[in-house]
Amino acid sequence: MTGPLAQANPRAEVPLLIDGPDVRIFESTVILEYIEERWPQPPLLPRSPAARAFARQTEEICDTQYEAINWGWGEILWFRRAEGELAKQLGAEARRQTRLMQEWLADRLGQAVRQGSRRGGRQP
Ligand SMILES: N[C@@H](CCC(=O)N[C@@H](CS)C(=O)NCC(=O)O)C(=O)O
Repeated sequence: MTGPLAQANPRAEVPLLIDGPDVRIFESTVILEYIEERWPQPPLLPRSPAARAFARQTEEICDTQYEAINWGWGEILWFRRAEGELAKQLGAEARRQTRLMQEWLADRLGQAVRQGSRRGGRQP
């Protein structure tokens, strides 16, 4: 594979962060870590180690479990890996799993906000 994206990222995937002439960062988690270190104010992560771990766990679940659900559905939607009744069943399952993930995320993000407000600010 050739082209500017493939030169910057051997996987030729987005997201890709370009920072000046020499820095090319791929992988969303690594990009977030780079942003946090390169531009520390305002911080992306909360202050306490426990709250930071909570935020990182949330991101990890999105990167792995949630992405797998999205990707699986994308294989059917974009690449037509299944058709007919099987595609319908897999679509229904993807919707069910997406709903569970959304509920889990809403609850988890609510917990993070509540933890922050108990400590008198948005950042726990
Ligand atoms: N683990 C990577 C996943 C990146 C990824 O899956 N990118 C997709 C779009 S969301 C992509 O660029 N796929 C190549 C393509 O669509 O041709 C990350 O977190 O950055």
